[in-house]
Amino acid sequence: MSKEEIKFGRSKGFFETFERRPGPIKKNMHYCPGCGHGILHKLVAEALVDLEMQDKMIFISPVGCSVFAYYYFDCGGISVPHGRAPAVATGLLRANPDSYVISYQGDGDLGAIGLNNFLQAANRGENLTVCFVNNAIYGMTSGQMAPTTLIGHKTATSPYGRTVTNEGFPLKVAEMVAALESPVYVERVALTSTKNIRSARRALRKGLTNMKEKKGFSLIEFLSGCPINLKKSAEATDEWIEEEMIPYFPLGCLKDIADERDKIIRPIPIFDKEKVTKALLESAGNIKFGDKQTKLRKDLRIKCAGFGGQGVLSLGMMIAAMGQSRNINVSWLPSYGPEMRGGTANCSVVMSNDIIGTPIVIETNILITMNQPSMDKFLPDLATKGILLYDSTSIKPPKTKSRVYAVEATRIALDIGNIKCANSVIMGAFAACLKGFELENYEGAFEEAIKTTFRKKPQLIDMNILAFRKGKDSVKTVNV
Ligand SMILES: Cc1ncc(C[n+]2csc(CCOP(=O)(O)OP(=O)(O)O)c2C)c(N)n1
Ligand code: SF4
Ligand SMILES: [Mg+2]
Repeated sequence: MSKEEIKFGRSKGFFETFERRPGPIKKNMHYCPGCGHGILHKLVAEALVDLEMQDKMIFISPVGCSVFAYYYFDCGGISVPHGRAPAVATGLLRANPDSYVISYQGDGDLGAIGLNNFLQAANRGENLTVCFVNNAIYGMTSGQMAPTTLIGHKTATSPYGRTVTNEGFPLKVAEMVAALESPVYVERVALTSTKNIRSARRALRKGLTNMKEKKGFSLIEFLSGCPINLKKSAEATDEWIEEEMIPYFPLGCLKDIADERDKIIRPIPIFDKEKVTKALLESAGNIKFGDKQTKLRKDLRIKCAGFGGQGVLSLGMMIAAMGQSRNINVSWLPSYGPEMRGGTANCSVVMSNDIIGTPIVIETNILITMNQPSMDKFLPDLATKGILLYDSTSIKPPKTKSRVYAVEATRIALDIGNIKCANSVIMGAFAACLKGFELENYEGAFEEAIKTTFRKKPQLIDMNILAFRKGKDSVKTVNV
């Protein structure tokens, strides 16, 4: 390095003082002495300025010791949940392809909880630079085993040392990404000696330049020290990286094909509100939201349950569509899995005039059951003043203090000629239960919901409307 190149003082890529940092310390970073994050932050800050990328840069830091990186960099900054930086980066880049994004991730974040998000972004070839800080440990949470922890290394969660038989080999992230078609540049460097830090500086700038030239995805893996959790001095940590990590994670460039690639040009995003609304509504079957919101006396927390195949999920969907058509906030949450094959399936529907906090329904105020096991399972969760509606073709009358309605849904559906429309019979009964109780104009709303739900099978609409009307006329109150 010539004398002119030596830089003194704080890079302009950093804030002059770290005002966002809580507490009295506004000049220093929160990293431990000898931590690789501090070294890499300096390289990033300098590169942002030298490559003139600062004004368009968004630095994303997920959970890990570097989650507070936005205290330091004088550019856009977002903290995101664990493992989600590449997904958030994708959103940012698709919304504004001219922005620059650094996804700055630890080995726990990228290699464990966020591995899928990361690999998919790499495979899509997002125009993104990922700085992967591999310190072979979960630093922030005091030293648990990471996917990159070395064999034999004792950590809080591998107290006898990592073994191949128990935890497998340490994950070679750079090699894995280099094997994908899309990424243009993959290099592993180390934040140890001056020579290695200079290579790291060059690699970082290469990755950032690729992004500036819209060449696509670059990954730089930085072998980095966590002296605190290694319980070593900063100097001994560097030696450990050189002697233990580098033999397993060899340094060097694994892929560099940026020069062979054309610029990535992705479609210009649409921001026109009307166009987006129209496209969304068309794909959802042109639901009309209505001008006025129907006022509910209280939130409806509905559980629909039955056998898989009885249409309980679409029943919930029809009820939710009905609420939507009256401009009520709704959520629909299915619960299935192995239950879909002959066991119980259920869904939760919430309808509210306010914002819905959670789509999970625990205490139900309307329970709809289409088989006995669902009745037995969910009746204890029904509010005392709630409503129970059940298919009395096969379910025994329950003992409960709630208001109870029964309809022979399966029998009526068989009479109509298709057992599958039992759920529409139930919906008719449900509409009758609500009459005068919660909703105005409910009949039109329910029939609209049927048309929306069956929009792709129009031949079924008339039969389901017939089933709906029969259900409405046949429902019986049991104990009111
Ligand atoms: C969803 C979620 N799961 C788990 C955690 C706990 N947690 C916080 S940091 C961390 C590991 C971070 O390790 P790494 O990504 O290697 O970053 P480092 O601190 O080593 O730089 C974990 C598991 C969390 N905050 N959020
Ligand atoms: S715990 Fe480790 S990774 Fe976290 S700041 Fe300290 S040295 Fe760095
Ligand atoms: Mg780590």
